This record gives sequence, C-alpha cells and structure tokens, in this order.
Amino acid sequence: MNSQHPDGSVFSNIVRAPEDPILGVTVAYNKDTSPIKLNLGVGAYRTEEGKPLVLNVVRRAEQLLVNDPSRVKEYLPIVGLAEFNKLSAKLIFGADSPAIQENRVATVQGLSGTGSLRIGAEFLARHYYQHTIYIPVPTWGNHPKIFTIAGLSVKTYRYYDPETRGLDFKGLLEDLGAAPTGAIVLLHACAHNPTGVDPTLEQWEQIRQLMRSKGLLPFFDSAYQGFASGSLDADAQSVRMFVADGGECLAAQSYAKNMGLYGERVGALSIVCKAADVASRVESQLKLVIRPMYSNPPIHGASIVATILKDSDMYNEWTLELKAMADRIISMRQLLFDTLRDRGTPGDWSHIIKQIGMFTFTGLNTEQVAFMTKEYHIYMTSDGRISMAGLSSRTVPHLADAIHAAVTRIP
Ligand code: PGU
Repeated sequence: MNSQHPDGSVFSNIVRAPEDPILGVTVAYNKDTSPIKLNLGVGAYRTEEGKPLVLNVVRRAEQLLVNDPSRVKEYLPIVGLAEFNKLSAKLIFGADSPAIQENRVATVQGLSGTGSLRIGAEFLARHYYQHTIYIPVPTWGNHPKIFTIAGLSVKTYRYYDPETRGLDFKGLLEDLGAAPTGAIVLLHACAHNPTGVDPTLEQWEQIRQLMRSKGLLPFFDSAYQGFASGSLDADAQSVRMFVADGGECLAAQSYAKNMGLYGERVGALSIVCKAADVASRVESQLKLVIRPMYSNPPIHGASIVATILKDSDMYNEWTLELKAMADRIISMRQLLFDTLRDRGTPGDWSHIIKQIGMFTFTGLNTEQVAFMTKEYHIYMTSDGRISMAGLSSRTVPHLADAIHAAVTRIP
C-alpha cells in the first residue's frame, strides 16, 4: 500500500468516460434482453432479415486473394497499396479527371473514413496557413473531435433548418461568406449525416463559386458514395465540380458502407493540388504524418477493394449490389412513411421520403427517443436520427407504433 495510491493503483484517480453517442447505442442495445429490440443507431447496412451483409462480390474477391499463392503479408508502403490508391482516386474524381491525368493528386490509403479524415486534419494543422475549419450544424459527431485533436480550430456554419426540415441555404451562404480567407470547409460529399439533406447541383455550384471567390479550402468527407442515389458517379458530382475548376481540395473516402467493409477499415485520403511537383511534395509530408501514427496501413481490405475496382466484371457486380442496398433503404423510407400515414400519426412525415442516404432525421426530440427506447426497446441516437438500413418490413410496424405513441404522448 502506498499513501498516494490508497487502493494500490496508480490509475485509481481515472474518471469514467461517457459512452460514444453513436457506438454507445449498440453497447446499450446489446445489453437489452427483449426479443423485440431494434437497433437503429449505427449506420450499418442490414438485410431484410436484419443481418449484416457481406457483398457477394467481396466474397469472390476474398476467394481470389486466398487462392493466390503469390499473395504475401509483407508490410505495405507507408502510403498503402499503390493500385488501391490509384483506383480510389479514379472512383471519386472520375476516370477522365484531368487532375489524375496530370498527376496532381496525392492519394494515401487510410484507416477507413475516420483515419483518412484524421490524416488530412493532421497534415493541414502542420502545413496549411489557416487553422480554422468550418463544419456544418449538425454533422457527424466525430468531426469536431477529429479536427480539434489534430490541432485545428473548429467553427460551424448553418446547414439544416428544423422548421423546413431542409437546407438552410441562406444561412450556409452567409456563414461561409463571413469566414476568413483560406478557412477550411468540411463538406459532406453526399447523403449528409445525420440530416439526409443535400444541396441541389445548382446550390453546389453557388457554394463552389462562393468558396473559390474567397479562397476557402474544401475538405470533402465521402462516406456514402453510391448510397445516396445508388449511382457512384451521381454521388460524386459535388466533389467533381470542385476538381473541374482546377482548384485544390481534400477528399476522405470510406469503403465501410458502399462495399460493406466496415471492420476492415479501408479508406483513402486524396489531396488535389495545382501541379504534379506540389502533389509529390504533399505526399512526402503525408508519409511523415502516417509513420508515427500507425506506420503503414493493413493489406487485406485494400486488396479486396483493388481486386474489385480493377476488374470490370466485378466492378459491375459491385454496382448492382450497391444499388440493391440503396433501393432497399428507399423502400424502407416509403414503407415507414405509408405506415405512419395509415396510423394517422400527427405531423408531416414527408421528410422521411425526401431525405437521402442511410439516415432519417426524424425530428423526434431527446425525451421522445428515450421513451421509445424504454417502452419499445428501439435504439437510436438521441438527436432523433434513425438508420433506415436497420429496418425491415417486419420491424417497420413496431417502429411506427413507437413513433405514434411518442408523438401523441410526449410534447
Ligand atoms: N464520415 C461520416 C459522415 C460518417 O457518417 C462516418 C461513419 C464516417 C465518416 C466514418 O466511417 P468509417 O467507418 O471510419 O469509414 N458514421 C457511421 C458509423 C458509426 C460511427 O459513428 O463511426 C454513423 O453511424 O454515423
């Protein structure tokens, strides 16, 4: 025993940290023993049977990898698998992108979307003259933490209007218009999380003009390419508009959702520069960011992605499976909307079918969410976001009952 550490532990003064607002929902769900429990918290795809899905094309790619004796487990380079990086840049910027053809893009493999955002943030904190980053309100809860811990100063811009349940476009333009020259702006490439509200292409064009006129630096978070519309190209339009004007930008990509590779942690960070020699110097500095964090990225997930992206037959199979996931989510939106209408649930629920991507931002408040969890064993984030992919035609009636009870009993 030591007088400074009464119970003998040097860690006895550690206070318990709260659960994560999103991943903690699954922790609570797992503890619930009710047979009717439903997890609509985490944005992870489930089948109509409520099961996680490994895409058939991913299974095929894994078989090829396993059966190829030339595959070894050597370390990848610091920047990751070269082939994967090239193909990832092509996927987001387009096969005919001049920026790629002119070798103006530095791409490194990252630990899924989160890790790629973090590399970009660390790079900007070290090498970019402006340390202020603007993020939308609301946004994915991890964004402010990633940027703050990397040493950037986080400010916000208006994005969502709870009154219209749509984009606060005027507020967005005002706030970005008032941002200091050179400030970084985090943009959700498509399927904005948590609101499911994206700018139209015309609005994107206005955002682009404003940002370029003020020298604001776009940092795209692309976690849902293909999940918004079902089309990989359509969902990359926002990013491609900014690259087409010849200006610079960053893009963090995740293969968690669109290839269902969640736990494999596969992603990429690309920095589009004005010239090839700049891109090559940027890449050299990205290596210095990565090396002391985790040295070099894992090989398996990136090999799966590269196998699929480089083979036209497998690529096509992937787009069909991706479209099927997106379509199932859209059909769940319609079913939930119809079921609430049939129940005569008070309120206008048309936003359920208007919103895009994995989530519906229901408008339910914290008390209503707590009530639904307690009385109906339905788990969701406290901001009222539900992951549509967690629903099936079997569970929609249960959710509709819960929403109906919540809005009629709790103001
Ligand atoms: N960016 C956005 C906008 C996201 O929604 C997510 C995941 C990520 C990046 C990071 O995903 P990676 O798995 O690192 O590629 N958001 C999901 C998943 C759970 C979580 O919070 O990580 C969600 O439910 O919001």
